[in-house]
Amino acid sequence: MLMEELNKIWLITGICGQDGSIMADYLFSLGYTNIHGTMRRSATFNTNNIDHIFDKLKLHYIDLTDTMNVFNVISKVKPHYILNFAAMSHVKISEELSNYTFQVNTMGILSILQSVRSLNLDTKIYQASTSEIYGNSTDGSISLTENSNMHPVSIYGISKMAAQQICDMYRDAYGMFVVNSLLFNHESSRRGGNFSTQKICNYVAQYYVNKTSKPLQLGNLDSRRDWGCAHEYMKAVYLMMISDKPKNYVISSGETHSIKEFVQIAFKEINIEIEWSGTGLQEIAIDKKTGDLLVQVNPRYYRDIDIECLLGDSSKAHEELDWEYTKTFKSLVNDMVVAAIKRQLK
Ligand code: NAP
Ligand code: G4F
Repeated sequence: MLMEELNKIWLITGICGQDGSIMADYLFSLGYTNIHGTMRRSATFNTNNIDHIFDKLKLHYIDLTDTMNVFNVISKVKPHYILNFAAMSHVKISEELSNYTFQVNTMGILSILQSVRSLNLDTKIYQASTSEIYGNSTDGSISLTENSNMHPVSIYGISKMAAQQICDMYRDAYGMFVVNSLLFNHESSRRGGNFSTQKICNYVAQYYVNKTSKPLQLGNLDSRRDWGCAHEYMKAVYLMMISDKPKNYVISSGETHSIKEFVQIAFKEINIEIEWSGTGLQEIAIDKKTGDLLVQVNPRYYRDIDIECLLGDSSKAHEELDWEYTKTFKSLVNDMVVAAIKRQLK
């Protein structure tokens, strides 16, 4: 790659999260060196995902609810690229933190766009949009594209849909380079512990290392998600940013699996065959061999409205960005369980 490109400045919001940290690793691996990241003040250390690159990153405090702070950092850094990964990213928690979710997820990107525009910068801007904005638009019989019906059913989804529309409007009205990726669920060992996949893998690892007596408590076991690998998705985001034309893209694996399937495969990784029985709140999973109770339903984890099925179609990203998804669902689960076991053994 040309030196001129590699000298460009990136500003990544939400650098301590899963995607921000993976993206930073990827940019360093490509040879970029001017990588700025934003974190927010925390009473306890939460830099696990970036500790290995802490000294190479240029870090700033940003809270997306503080518009002046966003403006000041952008005006100081003058980035060529802004990747906005920062968000209140938990769907269930957005039921409780609804105003705050809008302030961060919707007003936050608006502050970024306004700052870049009023500073007259030629910055390319990326917004992490989400498959949550489709709501219950498919039962699995059709795959969702950039043009599918969007009808979000959560505060989180609505906040992200408004953010996406604001980005589209800035692109159309002011000719700015602004792109949204419609990211379907993507996972890695850096996934937050209160998302379903990491919660399941952490439990399985704990069970393997130190047989816990309390069963895993989950909510809706039947919902289906199109789960992909976060590392591969960040490559797609990079391709969107270096492309000449700003466009929105669906980024997905093209397969859908239920929570139950995820649980089943995760236990299989530690050689436990599970058996489901019962329905609704009474549904359980036991170890087929020993009869030990492993999974129970707890209504605490149910949502006001859930999305029952997500399934994406990334043909546009494949055709226009030459991006292709390669990882299998089984190996994604496998990697996460192995990483969780390693964390347990540390
Ligand atoms: P994540 O791990 O939850 O990371 C979110 C980051 O945002 C964290 O670093 C968090 O800081 C930061 N943040 C939260 N509130 C903030 C605020 N008020 N001001 C500044 N920073 C704030 O999420 P992720 O999985 O990496 O996802 C990245 C982005 O993609 C998010 O916008 C998410 O909504 C979107 N997305 C994710 C998926 C997925 O499956 N992962 C799918 C679709 C879209 P702390 O570290 O201090 O908490
Ligand atoms: O893992 P989840 O919390 O992910 P969810 O809600 O799909 O959101 C993730 O993906 C979105 C993209 O579609 C992102 F925009 C968003 O930021 C986030 O990264 O829940 C997945 C499914 C849901 O149907 C939920 O009801 O798992 C079900 N579930 C069942 N038991 C559970 C649990 N979810 C969580 N978090 N915890 C449970 O105990």
